[in-house]
Amino acid sequence: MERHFGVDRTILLAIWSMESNYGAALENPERLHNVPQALATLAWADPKRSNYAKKQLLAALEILQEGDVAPKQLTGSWAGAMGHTQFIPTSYLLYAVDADGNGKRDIWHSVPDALATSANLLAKNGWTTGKTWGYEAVLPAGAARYAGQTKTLAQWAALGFARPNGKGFPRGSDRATLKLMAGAEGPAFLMTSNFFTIKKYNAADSYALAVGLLADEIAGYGGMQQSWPRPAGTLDIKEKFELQHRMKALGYYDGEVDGNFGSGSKAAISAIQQRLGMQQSGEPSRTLLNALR
Ligand SMILES: [Ca+2]
Repeated sequence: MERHFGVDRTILLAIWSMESNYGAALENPERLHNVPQALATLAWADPKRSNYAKKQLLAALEILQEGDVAPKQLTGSWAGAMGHTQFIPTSYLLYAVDADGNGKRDIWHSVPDALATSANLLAKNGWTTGKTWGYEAVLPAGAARYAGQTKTLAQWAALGFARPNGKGFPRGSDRATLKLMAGAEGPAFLMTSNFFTIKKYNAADSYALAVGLLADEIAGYGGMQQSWPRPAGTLDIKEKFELQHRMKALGYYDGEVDGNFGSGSKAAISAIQQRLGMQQSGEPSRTLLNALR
């Protein structure tokens, strides 16, 4: 797939992870709506999404007409995102690929078809083979005013930008846009053209950054080096895991240790807060974690 479309396998894995947790999310009844029914409902009942839903409904019917999938198997989210890589019907019609050669473009059951469809979308929207999506950089003092500007990596380096590991930027003639997604106190990012191609999949900067960082981790380059600023007293993801581990060890919590604080975690926190004579918010906090340490 990497050879055929020229899109890195790590990027495709990261998209698959983000879209459906490698297919696991497709077991969730929330993702198993009949797509024409869901879109017809939206078109009728949701004035804000009516135009979108009508267009997608017609595209969904076209998919059925082309015979790639049986009507009962045309499942997706309430808004019509379908299969392992969560394509909406119009995107499916533009990019779907039969990679396993069985004659059907089946992004619901065939992982090769789904990943090839994503690769095809990126390739057709200008993915540059063999290049990264961008670089995490340390923001030099006073350089926040350049946010949103585009310069060559060599020009950014001349302004004092460097990678957190101190290494320079390869391919200095490539152009990159400075994004300060966590504000001037957080890590800076110099985004090259492939970042903007990932945004063709989902237009949110945060989505494209998450795909890029996850792809780098999968490739063994490590994740983000600098910390993301967060409100004082709140926990990062490692601390959230630690808090759940500690609550479990103390017998207050018997759910998954997954960093997600649902009703089980909240009940456990409230019980511990009560025991410690703290105010019962049910919310994870640094104060609570320190108390358990
Ligand atoms: Ca197929």
